Amino acid sequence: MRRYFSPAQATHAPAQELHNGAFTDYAEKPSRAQAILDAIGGAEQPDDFGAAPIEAVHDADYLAFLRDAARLWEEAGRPGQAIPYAFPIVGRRPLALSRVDALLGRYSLDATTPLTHQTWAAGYASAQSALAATHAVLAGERAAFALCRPPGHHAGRDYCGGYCHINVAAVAAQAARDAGCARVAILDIDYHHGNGTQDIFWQRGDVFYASLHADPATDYPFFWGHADEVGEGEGRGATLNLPLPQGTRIDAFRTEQERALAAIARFGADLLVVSFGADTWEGDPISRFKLTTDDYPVLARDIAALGLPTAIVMEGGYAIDALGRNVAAFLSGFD
Ligand code: Q9C
Ligand code: ZN
Repeated sequence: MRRYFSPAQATHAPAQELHNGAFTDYAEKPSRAQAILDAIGGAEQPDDFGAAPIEAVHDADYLAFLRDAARLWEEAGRPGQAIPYAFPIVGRRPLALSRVDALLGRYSLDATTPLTHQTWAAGYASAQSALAATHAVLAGERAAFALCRPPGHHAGRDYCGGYCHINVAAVAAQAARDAGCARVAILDIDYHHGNGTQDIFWQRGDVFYASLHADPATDYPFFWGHADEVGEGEGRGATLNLPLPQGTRIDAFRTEQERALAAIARFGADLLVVSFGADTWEGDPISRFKLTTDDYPVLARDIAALGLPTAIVMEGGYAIDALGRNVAAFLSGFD
């Protein structure tokens, strides 16, 4: 399988995050990527497809913010990485904002996603890996893997969050649409709901979004991912949420994944993007499902049986010692 990763993706390295009331080591570490590379035998550098495919799913003012935030933070005399603390909750009017704290609140979903001088370059490169994998399957590969890090599925059209800045799955899906695929499906099997991906395609009937994830009643991102969220307007019925309880094991996970795959087959997708998170593994430090390494090839074979050209993008997975073997196990199911 073709595999893509750019060294620029490793440069974003916040020191700490706000986790349950304390500052802890940032979980989404650059060493995640190295662990995966070691286990899958390296990766190719992606071509540069430019900024246009990113601008097709994100607002220009938000992308300017990603580029500028760390500099504005530094100019404000602040130490460390840029972290938001005040948020314009629902109902605030559009304002011309200049203070870095105002911008951080406006464009962030949470306070767990610090921005650094390298955030934009790393997110840009992560999106290029997703685009390379998408173009590989458009050119005839059965499946291709983008080692996306930073991940993407919590990032919306105009916000970052959940360690995500550029929504790489959305960039991949939109690129497939723009390359002529009439209908594209995204299957999200990260532990967390992909709120950003859902938001981006919420009113779209041409991109189907199906997600298996921890019930938002108990888990981040809390405000999205309930079973009654099905899309709106043209997109009504093109969003499928399958929340699962903490403690979920392979049998229940596989049954629900079959429901998602059946819905994708009915939708009639020409191409599939898989948002793959290995944070469903039993030993993940921030998640509470109970999948084992041996479960991943089983899930992958079920997905491969759809017979669709499949671009796999990496999302979460924070047990770094096990991450490489879990990703390699998943990819082996597509051979
Ligand atoms: N104490 C991904 O897996 N942190 N993002 C919640 C709660 C946010 C995970 C912290 C988890 C985001 C791509
Ligand atoms: Zn996750």
